[in-house]
Amino acid sequence: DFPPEDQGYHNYDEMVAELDATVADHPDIAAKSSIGTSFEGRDIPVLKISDNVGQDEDEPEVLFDCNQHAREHLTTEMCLHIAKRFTDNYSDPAVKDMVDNREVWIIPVVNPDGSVYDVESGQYRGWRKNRQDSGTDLNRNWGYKWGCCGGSSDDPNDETYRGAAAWSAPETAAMRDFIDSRVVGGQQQIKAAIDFHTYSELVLWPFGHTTDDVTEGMTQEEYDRFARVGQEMAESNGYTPQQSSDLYITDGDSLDWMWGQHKILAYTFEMYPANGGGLDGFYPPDEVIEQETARNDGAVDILLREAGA
Ligand code: 0X9
Ligand code: CA
Ligand code: CA
Ligand code: CA
Ligand code: ZN
Repeated sequence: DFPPEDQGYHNYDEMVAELDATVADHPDIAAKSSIGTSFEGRDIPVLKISDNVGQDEDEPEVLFDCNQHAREHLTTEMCLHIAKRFTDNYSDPAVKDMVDNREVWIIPVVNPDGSVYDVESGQYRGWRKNRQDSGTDLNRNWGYKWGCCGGSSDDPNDETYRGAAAWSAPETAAMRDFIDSRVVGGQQQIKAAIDFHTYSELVLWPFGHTTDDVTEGMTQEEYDRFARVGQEMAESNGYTPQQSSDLYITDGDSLDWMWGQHKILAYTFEMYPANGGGLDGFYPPDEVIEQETARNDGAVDILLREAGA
């Protein structure tokens, strides 16, 4: 489990309990289901938040997913914070307006096995990948131009191992099936998304596989919208905005597939800290959770607004 001084973090079981408590407290606006199971058979829960939550209404849908990378535990807290804010603060008219006019999907732990493995000994392992064989980097296993461009590794021992094939990891396959399932009447219902990571305090947009702004699957107008909304979100949280490939090239990451396949306005946020000194940056003390998750409230609201644009 998390060490005693970091008990403010939710482990996998506590995350599930927190989602169950949210649903129990707010059954009219919150519902839990599962997108599938991990390699070791753990459930990957998803929370839906909206008015008339049991119905699939014609409202723009927004996706927040967290903890693709095992050691990035602050992101799980980010997803739980979003869930709590949109439910506990439902009496706030501004929150009610967002909840009533959107369908918000929250997946706090995309990589349950890796997340559990990282903390189970009581000492942080610095683990990144899933737990399939020697581990696949889930954020190199998505199927848009998988392995195309030198932005991932074919060596199973590397930290950015892309897997034997696109979607070879059950966790990414579950994400794909869930997002594909939101195509209703030929239209992708999810209009915008944030995939939360740590760390470096960045707002990133596609593509990751090429440094070109305009390329197959991205017009100048589309790129400009990514940059405009990305910059606006970055102004709200003090992060640095940039195209993801300007950081480094990746292929098979979630962002490229969400946009390339489904035209979802998809961002990657790299959360606190800005500079972490290697592995330490993945393990900020639990005392920062509240500040560093609330820090993104404005950006989350901007994304919800933009999902309706
Ligand atoms: O490398 C990743 O998967 C992400 N960074 S992390 O330190 N959390 O592992 C960044 C993915 C964003 N895409 C690109 N930078 N191209
Ligand atoms: Ca502490
Ligand atoms: Ca609704
Ligand atoms: Ca809907
Ligand atoms: Zn990451």
